[in-house]
Amino acid sequence: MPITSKGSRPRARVSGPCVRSSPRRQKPLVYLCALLILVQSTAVLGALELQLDEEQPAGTIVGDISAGLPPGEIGGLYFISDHESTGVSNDLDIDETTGIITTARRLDREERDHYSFIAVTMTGVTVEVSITVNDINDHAPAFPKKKAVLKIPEHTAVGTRFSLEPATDADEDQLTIQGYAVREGNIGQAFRLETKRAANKVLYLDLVVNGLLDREKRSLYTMVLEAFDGGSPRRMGSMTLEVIVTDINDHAPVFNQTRYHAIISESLPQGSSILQVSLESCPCSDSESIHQEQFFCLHIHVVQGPLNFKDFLYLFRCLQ
Ligand SMILES: [Ca+2]
Ligand SMILES: [Ca+2]
Ligand SMILES: [Ca+2]
Ligand SMILES: [Ca+2]
Repeated sequence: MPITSKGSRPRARVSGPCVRSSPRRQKPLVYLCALLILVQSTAVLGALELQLDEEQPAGTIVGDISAGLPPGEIGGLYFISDHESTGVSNDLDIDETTGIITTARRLDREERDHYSFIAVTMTGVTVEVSITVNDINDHAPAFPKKKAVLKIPEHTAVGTRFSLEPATDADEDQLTIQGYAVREGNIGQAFRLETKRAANKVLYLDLVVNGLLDREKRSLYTMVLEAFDGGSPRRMGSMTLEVIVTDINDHAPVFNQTRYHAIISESLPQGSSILQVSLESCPCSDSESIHQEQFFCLHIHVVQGPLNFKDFLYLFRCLQ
């Protein structure tokens, strides 16, 4: 946005305490206070509202105090008063003979977005100068972490939401974060993002389950999330979100036969192998495998001593 100003307009005097001159300007405090007291009794006031974009290089012209003088008044030597906390003395250069205001350094709206001071002419005319620093899109959204891991059980109900840490953007309004998107990795549209703008203006982010999560079909989603602002061109920040689909016990062991028979000799030595049972190929998980091992440990026991006829047939039954 170009540097602009609003011109002079006569105003009723708003009296206040005598302010002290900036140390940089080396003007006698007593003289300035006396001048301001004079001004309060004879005041002719003008106002000047200026604005410029942040991040301009040092030396950028902000405006001319003379533009704020009431009609018919002529500038000259200006006495400048400001409070130290306003940043005027550090951030602005004011030519007290010409009234030209320039930046003393690169102004950062995210640090300070407004400056104000009073300029007084030798004839007692005051100009209240107000400078607004406009926002530019000099910040991209950024997530607090470049990578995050989320564990979600398989078969979690569609619509279940998980809060994620939101991104931040130091700019304001349209130039701060306007939305989020999954740039890649959302296979089968298993998830969607939902956002909500809170009173503190932060755009919060939820990951919402959008489809069936089946660990035995896909146990990991590696997604790239993106936050974008409303600048033109817009700026973006990204992070990687790994969703680990955790296991639940949703598969029973399935044998390749419902009944096993073995015929063995009665003289078979102790410890001999009788028969082998096996499972149908299934997408069994680690926990399900452990369950199967437990089953075998319990039900395929070592036969003690000589075999009797009644021992030759064993029936195995799945205990799922
Ligand atoms: Ca800035
Ligand atoms: Ca921004
Ligand atoms: Ca900015
Ligand atoms: Ca499972």
